Amino acid sequence: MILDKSLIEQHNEKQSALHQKKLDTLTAVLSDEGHSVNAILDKIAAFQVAIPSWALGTGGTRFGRFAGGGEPRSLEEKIEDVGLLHAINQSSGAISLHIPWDIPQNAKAIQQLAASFELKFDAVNSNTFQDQQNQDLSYKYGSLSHTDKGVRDQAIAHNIEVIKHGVDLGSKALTIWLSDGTDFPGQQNFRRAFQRTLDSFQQIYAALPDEWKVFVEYKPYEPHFYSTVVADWGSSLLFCQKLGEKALGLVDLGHHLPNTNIEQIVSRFLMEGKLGGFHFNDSKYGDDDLTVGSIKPYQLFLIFNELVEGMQSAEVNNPELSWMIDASHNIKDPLEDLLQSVEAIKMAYAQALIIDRKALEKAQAENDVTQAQEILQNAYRTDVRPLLAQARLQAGAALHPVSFYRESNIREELVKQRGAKAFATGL
Ligand code: LRH
Ligand code: MN
Repeated sequence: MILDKSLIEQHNEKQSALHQKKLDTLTAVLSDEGHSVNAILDKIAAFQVAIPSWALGTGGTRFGRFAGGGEPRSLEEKIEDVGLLHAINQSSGAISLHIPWDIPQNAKAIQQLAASFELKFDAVNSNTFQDQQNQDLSYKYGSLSHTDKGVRDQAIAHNIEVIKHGVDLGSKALTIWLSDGTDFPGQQNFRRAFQRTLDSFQQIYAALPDEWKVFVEYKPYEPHFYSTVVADWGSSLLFCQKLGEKALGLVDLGHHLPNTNIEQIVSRFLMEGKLGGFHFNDSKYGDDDLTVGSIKPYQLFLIFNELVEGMQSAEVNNPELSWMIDASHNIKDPLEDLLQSVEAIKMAYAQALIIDRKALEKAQAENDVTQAQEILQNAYRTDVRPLLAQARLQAGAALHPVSFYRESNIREELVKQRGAKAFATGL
């Protein structure tokens, strides 16, 4: 579905008076606080979030899935939907593919289609957590860590094939989420499993093209419930340090045990120059893959506080980061959910950009704990939404993406075009 740009102009026309009033008020406050609003607007506009190809349909759990209709039935339609999101918010300029769920049959055509929507390809994701139809050896007891060299070689070959697909599409990174682990004590020798995995990673690392990166995503549990080979940030960092400079850690916000201080983990990865990127989502209990900022928006703000501090500090030398969403939409319209998630990510970034860093450093040096909190929360409690809206307006996007999506009956149109039972591959 191609979006008629004039619809966005009409929407913005209706909203502009109120928007201008809110923007003027905020601009006055931020200027008084010494901020360059234009510099902040430029940073906000440049911040692009990659959309996962596996989260454009309705997700589900083992207990059920309630399809919403009008879902993309092919990679082409998935690219169209990401193109729709990007036209509405000019902040979703990339797509992250999962192989084999979204194998590009004709890479050139897929790349041209994406380019026609001003979309790039962020990291490509391998999948050795499922057995495919025509697969020789099963991953039931693992893949890159498997005791059987034949199974490891099969998994290594798959990852190298994924790199090839990525090269054809102009991607520059491979994300490996290794689900390998155990369900029972005694099932595995932890040290040998780590060493087999490292050997497998090294063979994949050797196949990386020059300017490529490999993101090592960690997760404490699920699908295994006793141990996971790459269970935590320490394991990911250890693998990355043993592999080399192209190997970086990937922080999926849902992959932490309850009450983990994720912002401190981000600070550690940045300090080591080993942070590759994020899978943004939110959660209350486990890997719930909920809308970003829907459960713990303050944690997201604190994570961006560490990111902005690190990215501005001469003490940190970390490669450019990949900003990606990894969510699953069990009850929300997938496109509305993604529009809300992109907004929440950019809101946390904008709030972190208006923290009075000099005053914070002074308060930290003087152990003025109360003042430090006052400074942080002044930024967190500043409604920066007029800035995000202004950045969209200047980029030709909609002032209010979700209300624009609804008033334009886009889902109804997609259901008309694709049918109520249209089903998307992915989670
Ligand atoms: C694992 C994970 C990983 C993806 C999958 C879809 O939980 O976060 O990033 O491969 O979700
Ligand atoms: Mn993830």
